[in-house]
Amino acid sequence: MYTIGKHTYSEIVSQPDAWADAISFLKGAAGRLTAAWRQAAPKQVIFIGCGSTFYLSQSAAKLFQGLTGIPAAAHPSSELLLFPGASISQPEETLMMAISRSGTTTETLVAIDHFRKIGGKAVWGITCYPEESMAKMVDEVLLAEAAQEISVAQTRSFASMLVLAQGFAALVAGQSLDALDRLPGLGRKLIEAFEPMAKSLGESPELERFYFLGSGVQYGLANETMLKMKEMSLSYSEGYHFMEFRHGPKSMINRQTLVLGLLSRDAHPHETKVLSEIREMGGKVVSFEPAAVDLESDYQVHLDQEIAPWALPVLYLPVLQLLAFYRAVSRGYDPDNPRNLTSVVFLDADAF
Ligand code: F1P
Repeated sequence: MYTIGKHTYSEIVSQPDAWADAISFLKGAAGRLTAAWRQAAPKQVIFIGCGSTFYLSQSAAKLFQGLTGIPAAAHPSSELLLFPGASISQPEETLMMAISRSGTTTETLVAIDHFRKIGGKAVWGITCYPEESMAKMVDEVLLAEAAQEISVAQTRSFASMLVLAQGFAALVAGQSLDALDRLPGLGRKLIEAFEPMAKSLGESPELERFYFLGSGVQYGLANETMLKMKEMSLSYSEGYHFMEFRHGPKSMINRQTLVLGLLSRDAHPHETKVLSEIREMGGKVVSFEPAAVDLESDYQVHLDQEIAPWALPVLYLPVLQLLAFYRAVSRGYDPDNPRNLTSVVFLDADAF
């Protein structure tokens, strides 16, 4: 369909198939992973990654602790290299979940090494490439092979690795993975229903700045979709917690502003108030609704009200990825090869 950005486009619209592959992996590995978790029995979990996979870690940590009650935190891999003492306590009681699409990002590989050296209890990994370094360094690996991508910007890889992280939390919490089964079908319906809206907004010449708001599990997703808008379309975009937006950033609202609100079920009333205030200030609002609630917004994306809350997060992504794609193409950029970026950041490992 598109010559410019053809890989990115096909990777976005095909992602429900990759989610299905990740769900199959989880179901096949459930017994092994549950036994390995019981064997490790950590008191806490840290999730690490870089760029998109750090943002994935942010969402995964919130989801994991919320579902299991086990303390969890997210760190950029670099923080463990530069400030280990301020980032990790009781490594001997800690399981590290390292997340990397490529499995080759230097900061993440070195962070795993450092964690082992200080007596880390266990290291698991989430990746798309089983034959790359990280998969060989970890005790257990969760794979999203069908989500491998040609594009630099992560889309179906991110979403499929998020499905794996959701499934990991569910397994530890003793939840049935069957709650994931409806995701691919729901993803296809969302893409079909809302691609026209994403295209129309992406091509809107009057829009100049974008704010992605999310709280709890959605904060990491707000940052990730902010990053997609930056990486693909070189647009001014920021991600914030909903309630934080009042504390200064809202000063930037103008008629050229589009705010994407990733609403939650639990904090919905507080979050929708922020969106109403933004509209009163002249900003346009798109609300992503986990439940069918009528809200004063310019555009509403109804996700699904039946699905288990822990299975829901991945549904926020496809429409927002398409928004970034269409804005990039409308501005004459090729999302397959974003300016100044490479698929993997390689550094001198000996420097750390
Ligand atoms: C991490 C990463 C990506 C970013 C860009 C450069 O890669 O920072 O998040 O979008 O592609 O690399 P990985 O460790 O997840 O492979």
